[in-house]
Amino acid sequence: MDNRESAKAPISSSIVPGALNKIKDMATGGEKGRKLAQLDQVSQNVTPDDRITTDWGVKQANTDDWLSISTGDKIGPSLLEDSAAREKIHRFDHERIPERVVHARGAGAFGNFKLYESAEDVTMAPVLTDTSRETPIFVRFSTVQGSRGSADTVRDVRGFAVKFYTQEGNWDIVGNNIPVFFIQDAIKFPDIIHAVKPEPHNEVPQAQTAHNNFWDFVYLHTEATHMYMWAMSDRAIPRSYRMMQGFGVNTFTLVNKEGKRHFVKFHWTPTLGVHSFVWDEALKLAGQDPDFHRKDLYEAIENGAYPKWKFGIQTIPEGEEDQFDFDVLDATKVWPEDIIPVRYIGELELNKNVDEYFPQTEQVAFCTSHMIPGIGHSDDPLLQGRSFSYQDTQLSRLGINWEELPINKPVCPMMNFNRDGQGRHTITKGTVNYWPNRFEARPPAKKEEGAYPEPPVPVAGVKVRTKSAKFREHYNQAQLFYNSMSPPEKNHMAAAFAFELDHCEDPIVYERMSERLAEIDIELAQTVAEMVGGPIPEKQTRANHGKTASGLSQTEYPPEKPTIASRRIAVIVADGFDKTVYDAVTTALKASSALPFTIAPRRSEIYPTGVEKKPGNGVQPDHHLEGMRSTMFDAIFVPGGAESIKTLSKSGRAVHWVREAFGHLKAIGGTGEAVELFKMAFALPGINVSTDDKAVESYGVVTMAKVSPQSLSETVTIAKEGAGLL
Ligand code: HDE
Repeated sequence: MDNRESAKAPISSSIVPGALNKIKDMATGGEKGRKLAQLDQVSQNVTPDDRITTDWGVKQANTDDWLSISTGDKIGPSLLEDSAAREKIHRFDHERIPERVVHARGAGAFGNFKLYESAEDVTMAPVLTDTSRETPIFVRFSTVQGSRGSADTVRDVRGFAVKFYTQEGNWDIVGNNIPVFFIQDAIKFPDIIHAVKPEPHNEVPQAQTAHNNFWDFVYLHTEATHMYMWAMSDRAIPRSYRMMQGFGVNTFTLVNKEGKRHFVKFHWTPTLGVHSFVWDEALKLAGQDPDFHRKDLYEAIENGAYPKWKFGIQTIPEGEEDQFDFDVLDATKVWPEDIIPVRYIGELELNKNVDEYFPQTEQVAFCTSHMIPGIGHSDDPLLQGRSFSYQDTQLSRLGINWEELPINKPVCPMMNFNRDGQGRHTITKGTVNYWPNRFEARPPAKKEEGAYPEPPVPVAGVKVRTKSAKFREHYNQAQLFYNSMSPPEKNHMAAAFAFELDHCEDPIVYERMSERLAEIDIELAQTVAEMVGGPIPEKQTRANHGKTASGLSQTEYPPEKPTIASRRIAVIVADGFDKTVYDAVTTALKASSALPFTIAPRRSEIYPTGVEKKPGNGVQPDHHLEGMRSTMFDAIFVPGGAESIKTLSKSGRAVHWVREAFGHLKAIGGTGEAVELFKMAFALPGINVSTDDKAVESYGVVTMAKVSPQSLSETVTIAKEGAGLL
């Protein structure tokens, strides 16, 4: 190969022989496997023939005893000479990298994106126009405030970051599960994050907005009003990452083949519907199972219940952006769906868990500036600053060659003259590393070769530090959001404010916040003020426009098809339970892809009624009543059996289980003698239970007192429909 040829050698020459063909094959056979095939090239599989080696590849006979000068039983000094021991410790000492400054705790998974229809009227990006494509993607969900080891179920915004590995380069939508943000301008990000994170003097509290500094800041900083209304709603305590919406939040632009621009907002809507915890449940789970969301995502994918989201766009043609009472570039405002409908054009499915957390979920690096031809920036001042920040922050987390890390590497060819730096491992052949060069090697791309287009955008103005009048209006949409909530959602919000402000010690903080709420809704303000103390506002201090909008209440997002697939159902039994009902119900739940778990007073074998209590005659519970709590399940079912119910009725923990599930509004089902357990546990007027072989549903408790062979199939339906009440 002469100089000229080698300078032009494709950069993919660093890929191992044969890999290229494999990737090409995947491209022709459907490129959805492209990213996984690429990752396979750098993955290690453990085989039975493997032996421990040092990092330099030499097999090791003993990795438990440091080489030392020892005589007989007497231990002597350790030798510095033991490079293998030093390497082991040295590697361990440096395992940690800085955690993300925000969104430190997350969970990731792989999947695919495909289109229902082409959006070629608004964009030229093939990922949004080519309906034959299935683009590989990686998604990372996260909480914002907590450290990497904090609990999943805290009250917080959730990150929803999607990396599309397209054939034209990586495209990232780095979004959240709430469509607006606390600030309009990136310059304030350090202030809001300092205010929300643990206080500087004692590093308390962890992963909570419930403290003086947060509420002090957002009171003084009125543009946060709309966002904290969302943060105090049920959106901030999602049941699952699989059951929350995602939003790009910022305003981006789409560019079509003719060069016409549209402003755009991106939406992800889960087909499982939007669901949340009740606050007490979320609080308890934070202690009982801090990894609840991470495990939920993993469990669903392992069980083949692949979560899906519809992908939608709201678009406004350039030139028509000034006709609204809000600025379309203001990230503290939604684009009301009644005036700018969401057009659903595609679908995202998550179908593969990560193989190793650190090199995938931890090292993935998203950037709002990762855009491909057909998708562009807008002048949204929050977005502009973000696009600096994401690229910048990866340097301190991952080093200068972070785009080369396997999880971040594009699946299309990547070539330029950026070189060297710590951790560089691509080997680029050729004698030149600059452009222009005498070989004309690696010239910039032409438009027809797919170069990123920069449609000319006229800009004129005066250099200032200010915002336009529409940006300075901070309350309309906070009221719009609150007015659009259902009565239970409003109650939950009042309780959330009352909880948060109760954790503020400084009266100036909670008293002022009650005053502020009187500018949104007087009833809300009065309820909260009464709970947290201080003067109770007497009147609404800013007129409420009384408007509502579609798409804001989460009650508008039921499951696309009612399903109990992937729902966790506890089937509670003790010795002497009714095995016929147990078998029928657990089999039927599994057949519907729900996940039944048998819970009993102990994890060793439990014996049904009518069998001798000897090993092999019973069922093996998945957990015992002390090991798991009702919070970890979506529904509970208790089969009858006189002895079983007698034992459960005498167990404080068992009674607490069903009471707690009831308090958390879960579906509860029971047959036979279980009716007696429920009567005792709930002992509330108004709850009706069955007295015969007719099923009765009352406040989400479904019972049938007598099960006959004929009514067994009905029992199964009850169990399924009962769980379906979720
Ligand atoms: Fe981020 N944000 N952000 N953010 N953000 C980061 O980037 C930042 C904002 C979001 O799973 C950091 O790689 C600024 C809005 C997600 O890896 C950092 C501003 C939205 C993630 C950063 C914002 C987000 C981040 C920290 C104000 C919703 C996690 C680590 C202008 C649309 C991505 C990192 C992942 C992470 C900066 C505001 C979402 C420091 C300056 C608005 C989902 O660069």
